[in-house]
Amino acid sequence: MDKLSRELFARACKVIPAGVNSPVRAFRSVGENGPFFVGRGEGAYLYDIDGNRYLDYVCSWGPLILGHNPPGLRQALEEALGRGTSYGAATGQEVELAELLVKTVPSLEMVRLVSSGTEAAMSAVRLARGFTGRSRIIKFEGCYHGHGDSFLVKAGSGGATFGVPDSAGVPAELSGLTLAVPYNDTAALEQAFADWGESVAAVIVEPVAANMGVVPPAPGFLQEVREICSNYGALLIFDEVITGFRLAPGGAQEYFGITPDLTCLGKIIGGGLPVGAFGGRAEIMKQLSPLGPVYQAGTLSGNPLSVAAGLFTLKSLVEDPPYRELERKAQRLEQGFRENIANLGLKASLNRVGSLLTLFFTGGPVTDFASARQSDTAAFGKYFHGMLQRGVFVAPSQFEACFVSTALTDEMIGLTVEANRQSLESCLK
Ligand code: KE4
Repeated sequence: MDKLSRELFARACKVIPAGVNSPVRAFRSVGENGPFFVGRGEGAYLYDIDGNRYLDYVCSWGPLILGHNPPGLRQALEEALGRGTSYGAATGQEVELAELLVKTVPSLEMVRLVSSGTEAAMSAVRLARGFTGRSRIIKFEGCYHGHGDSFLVKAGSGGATFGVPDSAGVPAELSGLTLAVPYNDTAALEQAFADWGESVAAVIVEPVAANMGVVPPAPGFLQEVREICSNYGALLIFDEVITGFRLAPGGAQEYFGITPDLTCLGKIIGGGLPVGAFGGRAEIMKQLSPLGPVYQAGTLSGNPLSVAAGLFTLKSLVEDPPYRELERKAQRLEQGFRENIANLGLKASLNRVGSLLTLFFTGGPVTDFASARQSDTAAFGKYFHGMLQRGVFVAPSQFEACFVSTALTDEMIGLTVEANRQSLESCLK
């Protein structure tokens, strides 16, 4: 990194672990000796404090589907700011946001706002356990649902053995209640239910996996998961923190036509400010305190500034849906990348769903975490560096998604494809 970022990073490392407030931001998985530090964002661009400008395909890990500082967002925030920043009491705006979510996301009859995707997923699982009276949960290897203890589990050795902790600090007793099975493997899920069905409270899934890189659901996978859960009386939780309002206004559940029992949301619904939400059938949601016995709370839940940014963003997406335009731009990006890979004879593959895509440094196909892990992460690190040097900021990890925003113009897509070609070429040397 350049001088000012390097100096600030040295300062940061003295007071913040690894100098960052979230691990992936350290750029360690791409072999960089430290990250750039951001000065500002504007439209499709991110500017670092050394004056470098990057086309931004991270978009704050998904929230900025409209790019940085879209026209009107600042005004919406200034209006909210003029009334205060936080009350710890109910406001009409959070009711308006809840009504918009319930109207737009098929599975939502009721919803609760929280402050992060992790909180949404943690709360949804506690609610599922409270509603069913069961303790076990099933997740899919390679899917990420935030850093709640129940989710940080390694897949058990066999398909039907429960998880072991994937992080220090998570008691084995707790991770033993979570079973991880391979994504897109309904036979393994069926077997898990055959062994443990009556004790499984819920299955939680990213309807499009985006935390092992982008991995689409195999045809019929989501429908089969839906049916298996229904057959065993377990709840199906769609973690739509990334896919919510990304693939369609109603998220993946609208895009694929599958209705879960509970849904987790985040990122886009806050327009870049801290937010999360979880919701579903009223009979389940009414188990929540103070109506029911499942406790859940939050000081900044429904924060007025987050709600203002969320309302601005979602109204824009619902009133003037950009999804056809995002599909066209993302398709152009995919096509350009595929042509570069083919022309260079590179061992790489690419998965895309809507405006989410990942270029894998493995011949592919990448259909689950085991195949994603075949990727050459050192080559990806060289690629990341090559793209950064050419003014393109892609996710600093092989196992993340790239996000296309409405702020990207066709010219920028073209520049990105050329940067991709040169960066891939440099990987061959
Ligand atoms: P947060 O607690 O980070 O707001 O959301 C957790 C979460 C839950 N569910 C899904 C599907 C998610 O992708 C996430 C968070 N995504 C990561 C990026 N893959 C956030 C980036 C980071 O951890 O810094």
